[in-house]
Amino acid sequence: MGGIVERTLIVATAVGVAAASAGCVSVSRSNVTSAGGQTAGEVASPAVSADGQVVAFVSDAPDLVAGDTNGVADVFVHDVATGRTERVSTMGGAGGEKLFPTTTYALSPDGRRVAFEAILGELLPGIGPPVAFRDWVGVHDRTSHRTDVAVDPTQLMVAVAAPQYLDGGFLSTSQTLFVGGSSTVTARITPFGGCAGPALVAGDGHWCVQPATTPAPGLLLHAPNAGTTNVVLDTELTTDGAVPTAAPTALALSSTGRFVAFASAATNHVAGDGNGLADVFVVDRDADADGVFDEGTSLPVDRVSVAAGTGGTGDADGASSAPALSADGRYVVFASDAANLVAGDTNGSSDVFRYDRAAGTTERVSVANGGGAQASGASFAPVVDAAAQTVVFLSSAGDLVGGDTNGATDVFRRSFGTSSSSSATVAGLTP
Ligand SMILES: [Ca+2]
Ligand SMILES: [Ca+2]
Ligand SMILES: [Ca+2]
Ligand SMILES: [Ca+2]
Repeated sequence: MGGIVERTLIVATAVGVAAASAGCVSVSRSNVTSAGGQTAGEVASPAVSADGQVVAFVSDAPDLVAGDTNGVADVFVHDVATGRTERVSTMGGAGGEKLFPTTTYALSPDGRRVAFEAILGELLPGIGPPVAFRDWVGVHDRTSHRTDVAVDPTQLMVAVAAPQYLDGGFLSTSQTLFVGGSSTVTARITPFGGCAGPALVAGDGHWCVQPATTPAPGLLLHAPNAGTTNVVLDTELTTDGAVPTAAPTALALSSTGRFVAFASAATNHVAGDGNGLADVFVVDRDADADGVFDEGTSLPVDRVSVAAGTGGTGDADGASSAPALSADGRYVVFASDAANLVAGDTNGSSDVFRYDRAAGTTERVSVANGGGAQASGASFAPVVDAAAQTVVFLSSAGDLVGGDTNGATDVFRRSFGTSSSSSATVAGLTP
C-alpha cells in the first residue's frame, strides 16, 4: 500500500480537523420528515452523495412525506443542509406515485439524481399493462422534479437494470453504459456484456468487477474500453499460490478500480487467518502506482478486519462483511460481529468500523451522538462519501441519537467533522 503514501500527506489536513473535534461525535438520523419527526417503517439500502450532504434510502413508511398513499416502499432523499426529505421514486412528469415497491436505485455522486428500477408502465401511464415491461430505469432529477425513463433508443425492447452512477454523472446499467447523466439519455458508450447482471463499476467507468466462482473462486474483472476482458484474479490473491478457498461475497472499488475491497471466508488470502470466519480484505492491483494494472502473479492483499493491539495481524473473533471504500482506497468501512476490533466493544452486537490503511488503525463508527457511547443494538449496511468522512448505515439501536423511540431500525449518518472540501481534495487525487 505504499502507493497511497503521497496522497496521505495531503489528506492529513482533513484528518487533523477530525482529530480536533474528537470527543464530540456527530451522529444524526436521516429517515425523518422535513420537520424532523421520526417514522416507524422499514428502511433499507442507504446511499450517500460524494460530499456526504445527501442521504438516500428505501422505506415503506407512509408518513415521511405528505401524499404517500401507494402503500409500498419508495426511495427517499434527505438533504442534510436543508433538512428536507423528499420522495424521488415518482413516476411520469407530474410527480405521481408508483404502483409497485421500489427496492433498487442509485444516487448520483452530486446527489441531484436518483435512478431507480421500475416497471415501464408505471413511468409512462397509458402505454399498456404495467406487467408487460419489467426492469426499466426511471431517472428523477431533484432540481427539475421530473422523472424520465432511461433507455437505449436503439434497443427499445431491452430491459435495463442494476443502475449505478459513475463519476461525472454517467449512468451505468447491467446492459449498457449511458452518457449524459441527465434525465435525457444522450449516447451509448459500451455494453458491459462481460459483467452482465449485478456488477460493480469503478467510478471512472473503466472497470467492472463481480465475484467469480468459475474457473475458481476469485474476482472477475472487465475493462472493455481498454480491450481487457475476463480477467479472473484467483491465485494472485493468495499467499500459498492456491486458489482462494472461498469466493468473495461483497465488493467495493476505489474510483479507478485500483483497490478492490471484498469480504470472504477464504483462509488463504493472508498468512495467519485462523478464525474460520469471513473477513474484509483489500487488494492493490497497481502496487507501483503507475496506472497500469500489470502487476505480477502475487498481488498485495491486506486484511482490514483485524484485532486491536496485534499489529494488524490478529484474527477478528466475529465475521465481517459489507465493505465500502473511499475514492482513494485509503479508508475501508465495514460491518462486523467481532468484539475485538477496538477496545471496549462489549455490546454483543454488530457494529460498523472504519479502518485507515495509511495509519493501520480501526475506529468504531456506530456510536452515539455526543459522547460516543456504544450502541445497544446491531449496526450494519454502511456506505461512505468520497472521502469516507461521512458514513451512513442502518442500526436497530435506539440510543445513537436522542428521541429515538420508534423501536425500529433507522438510517444514521456519522460525520467525522470534515466538510465537503475534503472530498473534493481526495477526488483530485484518485489513484
Ligand atoms: Ca410509499
Ligand atoms: Ca478469516
Ligand atoms: Ca460490537
Ligand atoms: Ca430506532
